[in-house]
Amino acid sequence: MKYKDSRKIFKALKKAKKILINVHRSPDPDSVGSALAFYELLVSFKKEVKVICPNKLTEENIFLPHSKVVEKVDFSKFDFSKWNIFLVLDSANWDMVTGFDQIKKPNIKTILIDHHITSKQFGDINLIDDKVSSTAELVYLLFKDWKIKFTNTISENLLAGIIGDTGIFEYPNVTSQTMEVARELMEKGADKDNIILHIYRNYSFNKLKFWEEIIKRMEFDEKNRFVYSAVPFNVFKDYQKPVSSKEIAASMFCPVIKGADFGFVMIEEEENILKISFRSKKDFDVSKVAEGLGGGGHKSAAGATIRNKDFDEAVKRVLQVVEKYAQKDNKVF
Ligand SMILES: [Mn+2]
Repeated sequence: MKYKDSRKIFKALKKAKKILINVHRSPDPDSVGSALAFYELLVSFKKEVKVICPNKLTEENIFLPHSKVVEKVDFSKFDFSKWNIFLVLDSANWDMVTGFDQIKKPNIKTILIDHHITSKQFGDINLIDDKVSSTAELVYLLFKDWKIKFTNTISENLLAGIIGDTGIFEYPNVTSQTMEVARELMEKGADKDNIILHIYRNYSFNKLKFWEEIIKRMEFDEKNRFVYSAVPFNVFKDYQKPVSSKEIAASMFCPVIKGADFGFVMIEEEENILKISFRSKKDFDVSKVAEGLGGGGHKSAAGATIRNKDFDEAVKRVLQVVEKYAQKDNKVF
């Protein structure tokens, strides 16, 4: 057994009749793929299963097997009372589940399975492993503990989660175990080329032009060794608010600059709501910087939100906090 709680989680799921599964806000392939792999397994156990998400799925995950079952719901109105268990995947905190910061957690037995180092461990059972690349890798190991048969569709969903959270096996979260898991999933029928095509070779031209705006605004703090860009709401709106553009831009442009250990992209996604995606190179831990701003995430990829401040004020606040953390760390490369 890889995980000591494997059996306990299996028993709880076997006992339940009606199981809810979440896909987190701003759904990414790890969140969707892990949820849909679990969906297929629990349906095969003859459970009533519903997969819920506060947002609609996007191009980068709508191609996944069973994606049609994901329902967009309003968490402030959702009735949890008829469900026995809420299986929460890939979510560091309750806000990530609901997409809002002010919805209370309902009274429902919750099993949390996640890999965020900043996890708030809000489940009744918490299986957190921050040493794996993705929740999908964790779910694979858990299914192995349970001796589950990996169908080609379960394998496709899990490999998509791994490829999404590792930037096609590029980020520092990839271990030899990740490669081993990916190899096995490919042998079970997962199509890596199809996954890469949909996640990384399918950006709209509009998104590309929006990234031009991000790059145009990029600044380099050479003393503190970071790069950053900040885009105000009116510009974001002019491009019809392209989804996931901040995260992808941060991944592509922030950790690749000579002389910078990390970087971040700030976008005012709603008026007076500034969202930030951090990415780092090598050993610089951006999850600490994000936590300093009330957010969280992983060592090399993290995020935060600043609310109720106008754009200039919010950007100033972020830079103040970031400078503090940047100076604490030593240069890494
Ligand atoms: Mn993840």
